[in-house]
Amino acid sequence: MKDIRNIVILTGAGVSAESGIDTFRSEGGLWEQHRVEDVATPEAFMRDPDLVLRFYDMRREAIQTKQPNAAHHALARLDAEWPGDLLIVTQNVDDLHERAGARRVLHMHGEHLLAWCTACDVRSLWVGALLQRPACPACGEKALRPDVVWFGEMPYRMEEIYEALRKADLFVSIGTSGAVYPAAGFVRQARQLGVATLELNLGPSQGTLWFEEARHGPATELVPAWVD
Ligand code: BJW
Repeated sequence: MKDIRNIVILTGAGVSAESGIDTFRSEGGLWEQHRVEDVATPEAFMRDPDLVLRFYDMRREAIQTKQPNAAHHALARLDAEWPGDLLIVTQNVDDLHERAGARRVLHMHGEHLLAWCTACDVRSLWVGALLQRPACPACGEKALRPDVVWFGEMPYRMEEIYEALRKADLFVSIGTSGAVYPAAGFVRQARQLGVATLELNLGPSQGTLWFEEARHGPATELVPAWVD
């Protein structure tokens, strides 16, 4: 990686697929016949909170039994050793990057370990099932929701992400379909800024033509090969 100093890495569900966590849009990616677009919205939560809370309780329980894979570990090694700026912007709500040892991680779609109180706006570690309507540890209201970003909501820390893209020499997208904005637009912004772009994905993503280089195959093979 000659002449590269600052790197932004975007990860999606594909990076955790080989840890046994289902992706959103692959075959069988439906949950009880619901598309993610029908469950991961504030409207769905208003209409049928039990359904949405069950979805997140189940996901959180499943994630806790999974382990980081070779792709997470390779990115953690890169994070530990890379002397320049590096930011892993993940769309994933799992904590597998952190459990592999990565430090410079930004969760733009939130984190499954946190609950957000819609009454007092405080985030807290989420213990037990949200379906049981636990009280917020800060204000006592039973108004907790998963601290994740649903369709129509603003992803987190966008200014930091755009700032990192402006300073980057290389943008790498790993295991994401390119179906969901604003993350799907990062490659275009990178190109406009003259940043080098690389896609590592099982197959061509929706944005594959925007990348200067695309390598296709499983993340557990492609990511260690790229890092090491
Ligand atoms: C492997 C692999 C292996 C498999 N190895 N690879 C029309 C046009 C443009 C935008 C919009 C529009 N209409 C509405 C919008 C906006 C909307 C949007 O994008 N909708 C689309 C459906 C069109 N976006 C929003 O509402 C966002 N907010 C927003 O835009 O705010 C306004 C704003 C304006 C300006 C600036 C900033 C903001 C919010 C989006 C929130 C998304 N939330 C979710 C749920 C999070 C919580 C949870 O986890 O439940 O985020 S939806 C879901 O999709 C989740 C994911 O993070 C996200 C992306 O999915 P991802 O990770 O790409 O997974 P998959 O399954 O799609 O793809 C996996 C890929 O891996 C595939 O390519 C596989 O091939 C590959 N793979 N195995 C390597 N082993």
